[in-house]
Amino acid sequence: MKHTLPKLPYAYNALEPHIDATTMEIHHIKHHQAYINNLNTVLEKYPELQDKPVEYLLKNLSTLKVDEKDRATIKNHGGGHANHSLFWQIMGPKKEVDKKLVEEIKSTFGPINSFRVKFTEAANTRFGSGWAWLVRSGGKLEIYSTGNQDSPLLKGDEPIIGLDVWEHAYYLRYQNRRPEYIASWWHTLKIL
Ligand code: MN3
Repeated sequence: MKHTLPKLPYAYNALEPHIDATTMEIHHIKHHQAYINNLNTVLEKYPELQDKPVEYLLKNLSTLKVDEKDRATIKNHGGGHANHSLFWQIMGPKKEVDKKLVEEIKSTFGPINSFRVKFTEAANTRFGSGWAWLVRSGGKLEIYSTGNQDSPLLKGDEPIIGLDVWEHAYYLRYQNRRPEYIASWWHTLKIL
């Protein structure tokens, strides 16, 4: 089994004006596809791992019987595949609010706006390329950020909301204005 690019559940221009169609298309068919291609290539050496879901590879990364160089490739490119797969799903042109999640967020962080402020801070202060996350960790919601394509699954956390703050996610429309991209991105998040 080879890992394949999941179809976007909406058109490339569906998140305009917050995320432009060209960025969405390049991000999906070039960046995400490249992570998948590199993951498939490294797995050619390990037939026993080819049928494992990418989530399994990341959760069990430290114990996989692979070369250390390949472990890093699986972390980076498997992470890229998993992170982007989630990213496409939680955005959308129409709200599909997860009421249970909203209640859980409120009981953990207070008003939704307090959650937004905290999450935005995590996204803005991540130095260089990375992701901001809302995760479930040991049954509790947490906010943090990771560098590069590091997935929360690496430490056993379940990613719920992920925001890509690599420049490739926003540079065409926002150039270096990451805070503006993040403020606008909230409009595309369909589950809150
Ligand atoms: Mn990306």
